[in-house]
Amino acid sequence: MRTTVGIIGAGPAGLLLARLLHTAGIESVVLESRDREYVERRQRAGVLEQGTVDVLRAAGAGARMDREGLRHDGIELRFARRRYRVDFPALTGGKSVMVYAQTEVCKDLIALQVKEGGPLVFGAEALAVRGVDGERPHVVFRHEGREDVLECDYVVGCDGFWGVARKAVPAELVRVYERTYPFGWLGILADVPPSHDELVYAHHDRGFALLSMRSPAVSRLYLQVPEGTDADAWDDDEIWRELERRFETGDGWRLERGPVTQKSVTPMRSHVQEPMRYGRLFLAGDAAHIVPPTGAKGLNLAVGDVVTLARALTHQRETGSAELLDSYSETCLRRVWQAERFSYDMTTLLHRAPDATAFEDRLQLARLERIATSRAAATDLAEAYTGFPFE
Ligand code: FAS
Ligand code: PHB
Repeated sequence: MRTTVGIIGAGPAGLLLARLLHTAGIESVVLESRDREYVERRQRAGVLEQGTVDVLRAAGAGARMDREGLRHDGIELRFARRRYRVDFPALTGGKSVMVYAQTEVCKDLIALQVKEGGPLVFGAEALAVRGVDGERPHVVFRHEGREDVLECDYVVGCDGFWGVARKAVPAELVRVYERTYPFGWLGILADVPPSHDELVYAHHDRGFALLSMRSPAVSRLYLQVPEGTDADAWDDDEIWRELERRFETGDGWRLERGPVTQKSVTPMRSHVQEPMRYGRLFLAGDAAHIVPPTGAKGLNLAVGDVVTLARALTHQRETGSAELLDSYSETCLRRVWQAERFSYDMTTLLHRAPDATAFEDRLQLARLERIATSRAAATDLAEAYTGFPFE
């Protein structure tokens, strides 16, 4: 096989990159190790920044999002039985976010790729990336039991945290920055209307809880749990009881229960691999960086990377200049590190570490109090949550 851009991974990064390149008239092939159903059903992100929404619309992938997505103008912070609403438009000059699950974004992009785009090969596991320091990069992959080679001009690793692409960067050139957290999130889907019309981020002595949603009829909820927790160790009744404790308020607000239809545990880590480019290999999305989901940045960072890369590849094809390709890594990393800062701040603000001291407990409440009483502090949160501008 031969193409211009070989893309490894059909998550949001790989699928959107393929779409952006197609609309720019640049050929690509997407290799995805799992099957279509797995990719479309994998429960992950739920919140799209304004910039992501604009990019999906411009790429012709926004119609169902505009019909079914939920525009949200704020979130609620809940702490010490109090409720404080962060008003996004008032603090950011009109920006909001869209609640539209990653599963739905992937379904929309896959449907477009199958209908109009280049090859999207499911069940194709990339085994190695070679030749990226020369003129003939290629991807060795296995499909239907046979090894094959995809020859291309550029390789883009959109293969997530556990992918292979980033291993093609010589170890001596790689700088890794990371932090793991001593807790994770137990997430559930439940067939019950959300008990609040916006997301609720709750700080509590017993640990963090998040109320989110997938539609007016389906709730998405998360509980902070110790790292290594097995989702099956929690029965549904225990999960609801613990959520009710952590969302408690002083005004009679109630959490409605319903049938739990999906349960899983997500580990929490911050991770950045620099640089995001080596020769003709580019890394995008989780293949280059991971953020704890507290700031709802993961998917949106992946979008920023591929918008930057598609622009650089288009510029190179139209002008012959590689200047935007040469600045790809540093351009993306400016936005990545701002998202890492915000995601770390939100995570340490709202989660109670198992070894937290009394001082750290009180400091968290002081930080929350500051956001609830200072327009400057609330503006910093609102600007970061609704998204940093693409450069
Ligand atoms: P992805 O991991 O989505 O996609 C990578 C793709 O590459 C996968 O389809 C994989 O099968 C494929 N692949 C891997 N190795 C391959 C190989 N060798 N050959 C071929 N294909 C290969 N973000 C939020 O904002 N909010 C959340 O609540 C949230 N929850 C999350 C829960 C979990 C369990 C995880 C892991 C992440 C979560 N994230 C969340 C972050 C998540 O949304 C990512 O940021 C987003 O999926 C990034 O998209 P991609 O970079 O495309 O990577
Ligand atoms: C989700 O709806 O899955 C979600 C929303 C906000 C977050 C994390 C996850 O910060």
